[in-house]
Amino acid sequence: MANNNNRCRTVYAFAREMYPKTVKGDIAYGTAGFRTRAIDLDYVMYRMGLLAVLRARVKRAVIGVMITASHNPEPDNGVKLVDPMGEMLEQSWEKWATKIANVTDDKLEHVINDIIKECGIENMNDRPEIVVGKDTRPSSPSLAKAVIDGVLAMGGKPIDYGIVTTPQLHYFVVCKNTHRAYGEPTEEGYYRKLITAFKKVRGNEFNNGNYTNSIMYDGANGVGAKKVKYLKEGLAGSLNIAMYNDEIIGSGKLNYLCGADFVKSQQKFPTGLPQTPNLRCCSVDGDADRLVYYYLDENKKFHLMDGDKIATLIAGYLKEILEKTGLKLNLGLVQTAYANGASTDYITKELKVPVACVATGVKHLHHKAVEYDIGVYFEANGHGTVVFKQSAKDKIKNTYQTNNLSPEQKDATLRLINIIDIINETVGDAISDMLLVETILHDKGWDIRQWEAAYTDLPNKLLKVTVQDRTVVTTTDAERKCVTPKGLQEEIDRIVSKYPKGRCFVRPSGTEDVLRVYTEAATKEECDKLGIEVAKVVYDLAGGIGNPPLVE
Ligand code: 16G
Ligand code: MG
Repeated sequence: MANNNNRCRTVYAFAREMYPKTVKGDIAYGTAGFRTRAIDLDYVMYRMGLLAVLRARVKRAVIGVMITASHNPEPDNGVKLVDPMGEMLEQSWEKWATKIANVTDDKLEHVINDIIKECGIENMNDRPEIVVGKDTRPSSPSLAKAVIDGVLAMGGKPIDYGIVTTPQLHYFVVCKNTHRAYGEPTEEGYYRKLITAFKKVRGNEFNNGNYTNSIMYDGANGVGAKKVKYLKEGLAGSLNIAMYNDEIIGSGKLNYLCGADFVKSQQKFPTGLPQTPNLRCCSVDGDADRLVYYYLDENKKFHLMDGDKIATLIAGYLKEILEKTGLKLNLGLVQTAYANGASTDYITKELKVPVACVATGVKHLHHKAVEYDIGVYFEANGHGTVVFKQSAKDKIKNTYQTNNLSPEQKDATLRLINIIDIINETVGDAISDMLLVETILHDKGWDIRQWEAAYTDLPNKLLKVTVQDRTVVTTTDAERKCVTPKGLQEEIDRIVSKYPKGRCFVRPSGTEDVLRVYTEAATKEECDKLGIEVAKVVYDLAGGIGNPPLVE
C-alpha cells in the first residue's frame, strides 16, 4: 500500500505541474470515447494514460489508446481506449473513464484509489504495456505525449506506434495479446498479412469479366492517405490505387469536402477526384475505420454504395462460399436502425441470411456479431467488419486438411482461409474492407453498377433537432422506439402510418448535443415531408430550442 501511495503522489504531482484540469465543466464519454476541441484535451489525455494502465492491470493484458477525432474537423481531437481483443473499452468502465476525466486535480488520487479498491488491483509494481497511436491532426503529437506521461506516471510501459490508423492500433493490441497468433504487431506485419492474402486470392488474372483492377481512392487528407501508399507499393499492380486528397499533415483540409463521412452524409461526390463517369471510387474517413464506395454516371448523377451495400455484398458472398465448401457454419449480419429498409429486406428475403439490429456504435455491433460462427457487422456509415469464432476458423482449416473434398470444395475452402486473412477482425478497417470488396467484385466479375443493382435503397433523410436537454429522449428496441418524452412515439407512429414504406426513429446523439431524426419512405418527396413533420413534433415535445428544424 505504501507503494500505491507513492505512485498516487507522483500521479498527482505530475497532474498539477504539467496537466492541470483546465476546463471547469464535465466532459461526457461519447459513443466511442471523449471527443472535443483539441485545446481542451491535455488533462483528459493524461488521465486516459493513467486509466489505461489500471485497465491493463485488471485485465493482465496490453491495452491500446488511440488519439483521433475520426471524421470530425481538424481542430477537434479525441481519445478511445482499446480492450485486449480489440473491442472498445468495456461499457462498465465508461463510468470510471468519466470519473477520472472530470474529477478536480486534488481529488484525482481518490478516484484512482477507488478504482484500485473496487477492481481489486493488488500488484501496482508491474509494468503493463500500453500501445499508443495517433492520427495526423496537428494537435495529436502533444496529446500523445500527455497520454504517454500518464502511462509512465502510473508505472506502465508506453509503446508509441506514432501515426497509425485506428484499425491498425486495434490490430497491434490483438497481435500482442495473442502472442502473435493473430499477426506480427508491426505496421510491416499488418501490410504483409493483408497483401499476401489478397494476392493469393486474386491470382495472376488481375481483371475478370466486367471487373477492372483500378480504383480511385479519397484519403480524406488524413492517415488513410498516408497508409495506403505503403499498401499500394506492396500490391504491385494487382490493384491499381489512384490516390486523391492525400495532403496529410497540417493542410487544414482533413475531412474537408471529402472523406467517407462527407460523402455519406451529404450524399455527394467529394472534391479532388476526377468526375469521369462509371469509375469505381471509394472514400475513407479521418482515422480510416470507415469506407464507402460510389460513382458518377454519364449524367453526373451520384450513386452511393454505403455500409449497407458493403455488408450485403460481403454477407451474400460469404454465404455462397460457405455453400461451396459444404461447411455448416451459422452466418449472420448485424445492422443498426440506420440500415436502409431495402437492404434488410434484401438480405433476409433474398439472401436468407439472418439479421440482428442493435444500438448505434461499434461496441454494440461487435458484441452481437461474435455470437455467430461468422458475424458480419456494418453501420450504414461504412463502419464494419467480419468476425469469425475461433472454433469456426479451426473447422475451416481442419476441413482443408482432409482428403475427401471435391476440387470445388477444396478451392472454396482455401479461398475462405485466405479471405479471413484479408479481414481485420479486430475492428472495422477501411483499408482491409476495401481489399475485401475488391476481392469479391473481382471474383464475381462485376463492375460497380452490377454491385449496385442488387437492390435499390429507399430514399432516406437524416435531420438534427437541437433541444435544451437531449437526455429527455430515451429509446428501446435498438433505438427504434422512443420511451420518453410521453406521447412522442404515438405521434411518430401516427405520422409514419400516412406514408407508404414510411419508417422513422428518433435518438439522442452520442457525440453531439442534438437529437437525430431518421426517416425513410417510398419517394424522396414523401421522405423529406415525413422528416420535417416528425422533426417538428420532436421540437415541440422534446423541448426544441433555436430555430425550428433545419435540414442537415
Ligand atoms: C461514433 C461511433 C460510430 C457511430 C457514431 C454515431 C464508434 C467507433 N464510432 O462515431 O460507430 O455511428 O458515433 O454518432 O463506435 P451519433 O451518436 O452522434 O449519431
Ligand atoms: Mg472513424
